Amino acid sequence: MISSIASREVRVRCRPPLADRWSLPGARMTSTGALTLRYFAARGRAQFLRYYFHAREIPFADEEVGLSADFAEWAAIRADRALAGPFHKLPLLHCDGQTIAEMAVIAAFLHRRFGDEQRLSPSENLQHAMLLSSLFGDVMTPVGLLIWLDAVYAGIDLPGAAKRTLERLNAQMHNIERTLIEWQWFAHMANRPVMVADCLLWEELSVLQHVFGAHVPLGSWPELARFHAEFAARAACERELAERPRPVTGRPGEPAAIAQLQHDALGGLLADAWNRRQSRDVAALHGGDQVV
Ligand SMILES: N[C@@H](CCC(=O)N[C@@H](CS)C(=O)NCC(=O)O)C(=O)O
Repeated sequence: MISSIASREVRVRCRPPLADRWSLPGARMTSTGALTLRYFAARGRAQFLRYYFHAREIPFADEEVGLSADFAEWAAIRADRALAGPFHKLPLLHCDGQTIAEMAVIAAFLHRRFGDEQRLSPSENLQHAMLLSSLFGDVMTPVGLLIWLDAVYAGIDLPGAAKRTLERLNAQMHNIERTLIEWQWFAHMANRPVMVADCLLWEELSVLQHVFGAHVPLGSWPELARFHAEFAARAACERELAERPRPVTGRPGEPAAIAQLQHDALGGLLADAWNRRQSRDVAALHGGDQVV
């Protein structure tokens, strides 16, 4: 059933050599032996890994399991442990003769395998792991759940869930920004190659904008907004998004579900904010202190 999987050997594109800029070996890998990433034709739990390979010029085979309403391609390989891994889930990485499952374990493996652990101090390695964990658990997971929510739980209060999820995500991104400033994460980025957690941070900011649109106040997180705009691998990330447009999740009809989220479930929020501002403006105009 391998034939049902679209495999794409990703070639190194012409970019300025990174190896000259970073002292330790492995910043720019041109040959790693066979390295294969298998995941669905979605961004989900693997897009940041694709960004990482591109940013670090690590050739890899990007094996995509096609999505359809009945998940037929997945059903065909799901029982095959060589292709679906020990837990029969994706993503899966094949590297150095090993099969590595679990997104967090893959991220940690790459961090070691390509020399990044050596480049960071013990406390910076802890920060790298903590950032990954928070982005996985507190950002990626709730966004994915929200996209699937009304398909899984018919009749659920989608506007209520969307509003609450957005509030929690806003608070979490604010906390992440504050912590990254305290850690001097952005200042240190200039002195090291792009790492796995950087790629995940960029991806989650991009996903938040894609899913929540105008409801995500990127401007109220100035450092995160700056990171998103100035990320050294931004061009590589955007090229991947443009060349291989993928949904965030495997939910059938995801574009319509996201449009519904933004319009029906969250549309009122923007209208409320606009009305509140109008009321304040009117009150100010009349010299009153009306609070709505
Ligand atoms: N704990 C795993 C979860 C992996 C997972 O749930 N993958 C989903 C796609 S995002 C999957 O393979 N679903 C297919 C299935 O469960 O049959 C990880 O973090 O990698």
